[in-house]
Amino acid sequence: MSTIDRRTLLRTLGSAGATAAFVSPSTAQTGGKTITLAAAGPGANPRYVPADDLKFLPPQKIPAGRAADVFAAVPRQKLLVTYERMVKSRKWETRMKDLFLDRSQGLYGAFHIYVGQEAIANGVVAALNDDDYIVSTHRGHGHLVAKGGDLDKMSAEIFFKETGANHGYGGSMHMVEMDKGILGMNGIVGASFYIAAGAAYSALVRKTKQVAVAFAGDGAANSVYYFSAVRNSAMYKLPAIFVIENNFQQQGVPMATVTPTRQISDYTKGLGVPSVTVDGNDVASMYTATHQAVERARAGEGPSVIEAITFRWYDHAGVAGAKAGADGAFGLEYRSDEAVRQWIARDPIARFRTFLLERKLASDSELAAIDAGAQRAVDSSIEFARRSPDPRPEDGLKNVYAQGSVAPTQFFGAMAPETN
Ligand SMILES: Cc1ncc(C[n+]2csc(CCOP(=O)(O)OP(=O)(O)O)c2C)c(N)n1
Repeated sequence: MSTIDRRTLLRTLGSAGATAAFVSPSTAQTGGKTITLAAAGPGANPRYVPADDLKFLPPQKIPAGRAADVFAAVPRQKLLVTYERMVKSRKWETRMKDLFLDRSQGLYGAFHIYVGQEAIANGVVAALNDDDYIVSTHRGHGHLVAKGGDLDKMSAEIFFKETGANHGYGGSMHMVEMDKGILGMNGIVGASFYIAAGAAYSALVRKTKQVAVAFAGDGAANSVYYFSAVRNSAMYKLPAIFVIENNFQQQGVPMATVTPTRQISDYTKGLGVPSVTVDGNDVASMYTATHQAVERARAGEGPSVIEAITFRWYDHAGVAGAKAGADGAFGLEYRSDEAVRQWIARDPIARFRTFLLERKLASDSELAAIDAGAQRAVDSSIEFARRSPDPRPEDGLKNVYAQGSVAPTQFFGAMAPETN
């Protein structure tokens, strides 16, 4: 008897399908946008396949349609703040990338660059209130800046200085700003799902109408945490929004080789959770999809999933394949240089800029002034970091254990065994 491996079986089954174009469930909310799946073989594409990163390229301009109209109706000031934060995020990471490349600067530690994905963080945050929560990932600088994170504290943390977001003890991956609803970056892939579900549960119990957003990558969506967090959020109708940033790359693994369904947004449909796939390089689509999810969450209808299609311009972590003064990392074995070039040509910031200009929501000189201001803020944050003191060795054990007058048994009083 001959045997057939699972992949061949899937391919064979898939080729029995008929259509190569898949109208995304986001069609209704993003103005009729169609996301085309690659045709793998004679029939339909049963699922993502390698090189989809090229086949999913969005158009060069933000497409006209409902999402664009909804976003254009957002107060102009908010649009400009959103643009400014995207530019700040881009310029800050790009400057840091150049500093990491310059060995004389002595920067070290993991540094996961978010460049290319800024429309996701910023489109999402534009649809939130200031007191809503976000939970970030290892690739989270852009999430922080989108939520109003402080560039001085971020730069000082990268330089491991006392004035940093974590007083110089955390580095790139652990920055937190609780007072801005930024519940932190963290290095545990998939942890954002549970942290956001917990924050959403807290908001539900306190009846505050706040929502909590978990940002996560396509790799994190393959973790066991994902299904259980979404399942439980659906169960308790938590005001949570799960944003999967599908950049086609999981460290050095092409996303398509480990994704069994047609789209990642398919994973959660069986739970009755609205799960859409949108163009993650289109800030208008991100805003509109999030706005809808926020309304649902605040109305007590439970969680939503947004899969955002995008691409990261740099390597998984660090600056391999990158050059000072130039965009993108090239020559990496797990992706094609052509894909990098094509995605850079769909720069989410350039698309947003064109959108603002064409809709006459901002003038060229206004945007140039914002760009220059963002550059000044980045430069001054780096000067601030350089001037700042190092943490003192004698403070090394600070914040390791809870401090204060509350004895541990008071936290666990109900559970503490009798000790007489
Ligand atoms: C629980 C856990 N497993 C594995 C890792 C190692 N790791 C770090 S990043 C990464 C890939 C993450 O891919 P994705 O979620 O798609 O995010 P991206 O890096 O593309 O933004 C892995 C496996 C980790 N940090 N935590």
